Amino acid sequence: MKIVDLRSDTVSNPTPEMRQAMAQAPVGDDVYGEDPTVNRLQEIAAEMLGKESALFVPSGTMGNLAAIMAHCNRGDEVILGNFSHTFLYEAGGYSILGSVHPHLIPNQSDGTLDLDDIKNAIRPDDVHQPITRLICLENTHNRCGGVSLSAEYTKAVGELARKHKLKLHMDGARIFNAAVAQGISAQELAAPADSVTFCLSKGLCAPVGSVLCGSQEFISRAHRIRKQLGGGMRQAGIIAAAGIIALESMVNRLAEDHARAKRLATGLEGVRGLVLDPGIPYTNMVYLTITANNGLSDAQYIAQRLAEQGVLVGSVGKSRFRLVTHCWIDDEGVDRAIESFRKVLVVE
Ligand code: TLP
Repeated sequence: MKIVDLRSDTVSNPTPEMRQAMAQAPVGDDVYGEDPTVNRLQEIAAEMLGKESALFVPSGTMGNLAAIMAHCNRGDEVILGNFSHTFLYEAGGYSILGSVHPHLIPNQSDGTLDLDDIKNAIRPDDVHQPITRLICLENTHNRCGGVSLSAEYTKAVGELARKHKLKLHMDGARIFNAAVAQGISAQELAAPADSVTFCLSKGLCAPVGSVLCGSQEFISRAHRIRKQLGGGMRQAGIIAAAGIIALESMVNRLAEDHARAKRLATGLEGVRGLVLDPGIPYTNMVYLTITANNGLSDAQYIAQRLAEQGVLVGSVGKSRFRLVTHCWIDDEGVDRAIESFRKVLVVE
C-alpha cells in the first residue's frame, strides 16, 4: 500500500536530482572552511535572503539556537510568541545552553505579535529585571496554521526593535512558502530582520540542513557557537549539494503544495465532524478540529485508524490535526486522504 504521509513537510525525501548532485559534490573539510559546496550554498543563501553572510547548520533548531546565543549575553531576555516553535518545540535550548530568559507574549491568530504587547514587554533599565535584547518572529507561523507575516508588519517590528536598540531574529523555517504565497521575494520578507534561519529540509526537500543568515560579524559569532554546539560538520558538501538544488529548483514549485493544501482543506471541510481551524490554508498546512462525531473525538485514535489505511496525519493535542502538503503528495494522495477521513468519520 502506498503511504500518504501528511505528518509534516520534513518527511519529504530528496529528489533524484539531489541524490545525483550529492554523489558528485566536490567536498573538503568545512570546519577548516574548505568545503567548496558548503561555501557555495552559503553564498547563494546569503544572496537570496539579502544578508551579508550565511552559515550552514544541521537543523532549524540549531539555527535558531545559534542566532539567539549570538545576539544575547547570559541573562538577557528574548521576546517571543507563546505559540512560537522556538518556545514550544526546541527543548528550551536557548535557556539551557544560552542562559537566555524568555519573555512570552501572545501570538495573534495571524501569527503576529501585537506591537503594543512587544512595547510593553521591553524592560526598563532596572537592576531587578533582565535586559531585553532580542525579538523573535516566525514566518510562516507553524502553530498559527502556516500563516505568513507581511513585509509591512515585519518592517514595523524592525523599526520598533531599532528604536529600542534591540535585535530582530526571524525563524523563517518556511520563509520561501511565505514568499511564494505572497508573490514577493524572501529577501523582502527578511529585510527588517537582523538574522533569519530557513530550512532546506522541509518543503524544499533537501535531506538535512538549514541556513542562518545575517551580517558578517553576526555570522562569525554564530560560527563559533555552532562549533560549541557540536555542529561543525566535515565533508558537509555532500548534504549542501542537495541544499543548492533546493534553492535553485524547488522554491517556485511550493505553489503546487499550497494549491494541494487548499484542495485538501476544501475536501475535508465537507466531512461531517471536521472544522477547518483557522480556515482555508494560506500555505502548505491544513489544521482541523474534530467536533464529536458518532462519539469519535480523539484525534490520536482517529490518526491511528487513518494510518491503517495508509494515511499518516499529525495530531495536535486531543482534538486537532495537522496535515502538511509537500513535493511527494500528489492529487491522488490528497483524494485518498479525504476519502480515508470520510470512511473513518462517517462510515464507522
Ligand atoms: N518543525 C517540525 C516539528 O518540530 C514541529 C514540523 O514538523 O513542522 N521552526 C519552525 C517554524 C519549524 O516548524 C521547525 C520544525 C523548526 C523551526 C525546527 O527545524 P528542525 O526540525 O530542522 O530542527
